[in-house]
Amino acid sequence: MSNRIRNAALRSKVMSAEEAVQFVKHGDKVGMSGFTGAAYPKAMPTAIANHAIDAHARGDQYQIDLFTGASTAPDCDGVLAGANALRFRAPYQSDPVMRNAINAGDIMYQDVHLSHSARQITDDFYGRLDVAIVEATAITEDGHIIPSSGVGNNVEYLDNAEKIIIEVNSWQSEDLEGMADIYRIPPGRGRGPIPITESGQRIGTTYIDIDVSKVVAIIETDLPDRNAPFKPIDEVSQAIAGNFLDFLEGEVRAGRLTYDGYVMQSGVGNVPNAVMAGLLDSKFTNIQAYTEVIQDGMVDLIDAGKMSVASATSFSLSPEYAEKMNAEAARYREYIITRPLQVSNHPEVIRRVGLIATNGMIEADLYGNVNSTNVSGSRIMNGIGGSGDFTRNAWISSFITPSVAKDGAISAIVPFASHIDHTEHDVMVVISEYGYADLRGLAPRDRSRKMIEVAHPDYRPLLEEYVALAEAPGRPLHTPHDLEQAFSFHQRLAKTGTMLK
Ligand code: 0RQ
Repeated sequence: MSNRIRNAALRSKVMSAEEAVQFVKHGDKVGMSGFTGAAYPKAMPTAIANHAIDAHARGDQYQIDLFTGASTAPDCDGVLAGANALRFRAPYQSDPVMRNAINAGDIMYQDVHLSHSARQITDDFYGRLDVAIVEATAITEDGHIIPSSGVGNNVEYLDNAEKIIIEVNSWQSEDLEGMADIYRIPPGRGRGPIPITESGQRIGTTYIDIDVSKVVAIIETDLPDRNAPFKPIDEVSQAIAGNFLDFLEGEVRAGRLTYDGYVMQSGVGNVPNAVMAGLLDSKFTNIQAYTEVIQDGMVDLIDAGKMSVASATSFSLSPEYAEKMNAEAARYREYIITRPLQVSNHPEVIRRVGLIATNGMIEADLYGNVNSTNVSGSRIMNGIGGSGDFTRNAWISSFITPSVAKDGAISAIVPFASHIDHTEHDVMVVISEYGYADLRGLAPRDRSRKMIEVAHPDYRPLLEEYVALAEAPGRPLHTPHDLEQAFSFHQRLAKTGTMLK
């Protein structure tokens, strides 16, 4: 480990997570590394969870407020939620135990646009941060942090916390050094532009410089990132991928896109990963990603010589691909740049690079309002993540979805979305296994016709019935709705277990 902790003063701070937990007090606001199952601390979460369990057994209070980059893993979010160790959580999660605790009302969750999250910490919207707990692959002679498999909000948490705990993880490849591009956006108003015009530009340092005097503990770990493998690509995802490619081909035919140099953002989830597999066999080359996470599909595109550069804030790889990345990090760092979340998701840069955003969704309504977060309007799934950052600021914004969920009991196209994350003003294209609804340039009444075309055939008559009701004579016709029936699909689901009649 001594070659990983190269700063002598910091080497003297090495201790166990059980000892370091003394620095994390009841009521503390804790900023942790961690982004979509990568780069989260592997030892401190369990130590904090056990500390909470012991305190609760003694009848003492012990809960913290937890901020991360995004979702973590069962051995971070899962153990903390399971131990009732959290009062508050932001800005994104996807762990089943955490999700249940939030939906049960046991943990307060604020679902924030990821590009906003670090700035809200630095500007004290949540109050002062007490502790930063950050995973590193190494610490340099100068006490600089070499990020592991993601950067997320680490810079801002390290800059703003009173105390710093670093976990140096020897499972992470040392060859990750050189992948990160650390750039601090100056505080306050009136700052100049972020100097990125193309996905592949490097504008910062490969390390995070920190105030070494704030470091209270260093912990040595050797545990892997824990990410669930993607679901195997089925017929439906394959059809969605095919329709997405048809849409891209249409853009080429219209002269708006060329086969060379398409800039992609791809959301998290099984369906976006399937779309990338579809791109492997396409005519597109020199594909560039200006996105939030590096997924298996991008690694395949790099290996196939189809993707020339991928800029993101973190990995979101299956266990198999995470091992491959670790073994070949020196090669992949020629193609991959990991940036602070504020930079990877910054509206300014997203607009400038002119990308096509492609994200998953829970449901969309007839006019193109999209719900990415709350099932039946009230049960959180994961969170908005970066989907809002990319959707609103993309050159073209698209959503991809199977037309039904839960074996056909739920339609992805509904009369009125039960929660709206992305409004009709931001959503341009909705793609299912039945085709793509290109909503660009269409008024609401024309949009509803297009949306019905991508709905499942079983639901089309019900949606047409609703449109006829909503457009009945005497109703306002700009965005036609029958407010008594607008949630009839969701009400039927609650009463009967299916949206079908
Ligand atoms: O649950 O596996 O238990 O059946 O949601 O659904 O179809 O596998 O799709 O993995 O692409 O996820 C919106 C959750 C879609 C994701 C969401 C159930 C469905 C299944 C997953 P089961 P699929 P995906 C940042 C990008 C927000 C954050 C974001 C997401 C599970 O895309 O979290 O976009 N997005 N970040 O059965 C009830 C419905 C449902 C439903 C699906 N209508 N009602 N359950 N499900 N629709 C930007 C980046 O750059 C990364």
